Amino acid sequence: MFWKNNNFLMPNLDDVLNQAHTLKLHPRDRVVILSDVHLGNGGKMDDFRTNADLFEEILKSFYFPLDYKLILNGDIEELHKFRLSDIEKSWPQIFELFEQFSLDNRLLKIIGNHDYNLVNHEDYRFRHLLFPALKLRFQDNILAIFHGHQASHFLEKYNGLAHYLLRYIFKPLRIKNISTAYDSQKQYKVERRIYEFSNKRKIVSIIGHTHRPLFQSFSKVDSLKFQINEQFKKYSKADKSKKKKIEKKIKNLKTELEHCFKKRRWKNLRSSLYNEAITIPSLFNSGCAIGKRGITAVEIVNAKIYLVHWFDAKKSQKYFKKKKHQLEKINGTSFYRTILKKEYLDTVFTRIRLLT
Ligand SMILES: [Mn+2]
Repeated sequence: MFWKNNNFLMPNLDDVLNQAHTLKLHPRDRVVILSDVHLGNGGKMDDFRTNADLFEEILKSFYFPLDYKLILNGDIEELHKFRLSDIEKSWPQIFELFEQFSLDNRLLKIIGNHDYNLVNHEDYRFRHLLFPALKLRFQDNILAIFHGHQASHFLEKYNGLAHYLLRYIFKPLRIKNISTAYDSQKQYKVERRIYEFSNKRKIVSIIGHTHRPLFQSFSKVDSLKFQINEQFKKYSKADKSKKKKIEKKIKNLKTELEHCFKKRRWKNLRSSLYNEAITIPSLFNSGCAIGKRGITAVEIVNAKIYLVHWFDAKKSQKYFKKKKHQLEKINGTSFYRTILKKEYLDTVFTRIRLLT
């Protein structure tokens, strides 16, 4: 078993990859990758509560009936703060849904640092579906799916200590969400290490852990900056009326960019992972399921990769204002799905091959 192996505690990223369970990805396959759900005890300290209804609904009414494979990419149960038995008692409907995917051979579960202790629960119901990492083989290419804490040297060494601090110090003091607020420099290092590793191995890595969505190695801030540059390229060739439109677009993008910096300062201090002239599209991050504004996920459908966002229209109206966002509604609810980014896997791997 992988957890009997000492390397699991202090692996390098090659070890993580070598221990991965390999699956073939067929062009027709549908996969959804969700991470950082942080299921708790249903109380005030439970970060999952905010999006509980939304999370349940998207599995029940969207991903399950539409035949998606469900890959849970780590930090699903919040074992640093709560006991597994309390978590299972608090969210039976969620475990029931996981069970349905499992019975249909459509569930895979990857270990994160907050649910690492699952390996010590002999009777855990999804024990046979737990992996340190997965490799999806798409034609001759590899998509590696792992939580990402393996690239954080501190957590690998002191996960036990982090567990202790969270359960016995921070939780009694009612300090919420402490692990996600660890500083942006450390997050940046984790992303940077995995980015460099992926480029060296010419693979795609899909992680979670930092709770910051990434698509083709771009964060939201990177993407906005890129879009502004693209608008300027069009500007000089545009006629008068077109110029007006472009100016308006640039203004809107700039406002959004400023908003990003204001709202989530600590996350964006180091916005760009890369100093290179060209960014290699090798790193993806599904974000998390406990976001204030909703749930982000990575999907793979018909050989295309997507970053999607799920939200409750009762809480956020943001995507209704923008024309470019296609919205899909779950009938009978106020829950919507919007596609933030999409790309052909073939294009992603061609870029990686030619640019690394
Ligand atoms: Mn984590």
